[in-house]
Amino acid sequence: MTLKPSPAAALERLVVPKVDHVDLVTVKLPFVAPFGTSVYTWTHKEALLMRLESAGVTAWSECVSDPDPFYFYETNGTARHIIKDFLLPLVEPGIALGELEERFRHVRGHGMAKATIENGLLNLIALQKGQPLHELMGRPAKRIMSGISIGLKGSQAELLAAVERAMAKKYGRVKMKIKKGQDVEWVRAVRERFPDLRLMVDANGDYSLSDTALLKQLDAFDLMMVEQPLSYSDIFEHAALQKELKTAICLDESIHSLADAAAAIALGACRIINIKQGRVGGLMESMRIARFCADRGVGVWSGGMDETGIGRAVNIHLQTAEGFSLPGDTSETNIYFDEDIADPPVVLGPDGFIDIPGGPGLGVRVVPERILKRAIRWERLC
Ligand code: OSB
Ligand code: MG
Repeated sequence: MTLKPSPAAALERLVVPKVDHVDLVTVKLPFVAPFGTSVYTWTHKEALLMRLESAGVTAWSECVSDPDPFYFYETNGTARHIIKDFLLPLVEPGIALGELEERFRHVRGHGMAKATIENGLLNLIALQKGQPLHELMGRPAKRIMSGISIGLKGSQAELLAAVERAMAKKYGRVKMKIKKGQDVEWVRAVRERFPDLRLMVDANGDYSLSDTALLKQLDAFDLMMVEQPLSYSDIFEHAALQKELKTAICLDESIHSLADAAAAIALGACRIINIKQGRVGGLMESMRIARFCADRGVGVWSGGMDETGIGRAVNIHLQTAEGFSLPGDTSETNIYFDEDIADPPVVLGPDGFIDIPGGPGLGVRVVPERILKRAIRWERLC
């Protein structure tokens, strides 16, 4: 029997370059409108960025944590601490990225911090080689499916207007946030107005098994899936719920690794997985999870953390990997920011698809003046 090579093999073999300087830069960008979920409403993006400099080449990466631990346990503060005090000391020029990943396993969890370094090194290597990131991954270019995540709104009229705008743009699917008390009737309103819309909901863990009867009512609306209906820390109860629901469950918060994905699938806890590359520790682990799911008929898509243009570009390249079968939370830049820190912004083509930004690395240019304008903290680590 021949073992299939790891889908991340091309990346695992890459060699860590010598890095001359590492900076951590926190930027704060206003959102065009507050983004509401069942766990919190964000009015700004506060992103922890990493800047690597090597022989005159500068590569940026973005940590997908928030300043707060309301969606996920990591924060910009914990990521700074873990990167500075535990992960960076493990980075050694000349070792393979696969070996670096092994070293990182000594630190339990903190995937977002790990992914920040991995993403930065991959971007740096791609820039040095003059290759786009997807090419480094061994994946051909393709056009990427779009999708939008619509936050909780103050009224059904506002929600319907937002869905209407998304449909006019030809987004590949629309996700609407739900929470207790703002669910079945709100979904019904959208479905009645837009009978053919590819629609899904995301509860960010607001429900428990005692809400099963209510969640079953969602089966009436031909949803693509319901994302993370139950607790962020639970897999087992999702398996019990999935047995009761016709609608596919998609896990987001519960999945931190390939092992979590394997457990969830074995238990029947979901039929779809949202991969956020930061939440699972980087692009290599994302590629493994996506292939693992695809081999088992489990749908996969790329989630988002309302990233700036840096993280947004990473998510776009990632979706060239094997297994990304469903439209993700990959939306136009302008739904979050009037002015991003990177150019060009993400835009949808007339058919609702997204082109991979051309050129080496991520294919986007980080604009220094905009970083300076938005920076609230700058720390040189070496
Ligand atoms: O649950 O997918 C989520 C944003 C922040 C935290 C959690 C989530 C989200 C989104 C937005 O839904 C995704 C995006 O547009 O980037
Ligand atoms: Mg989610």
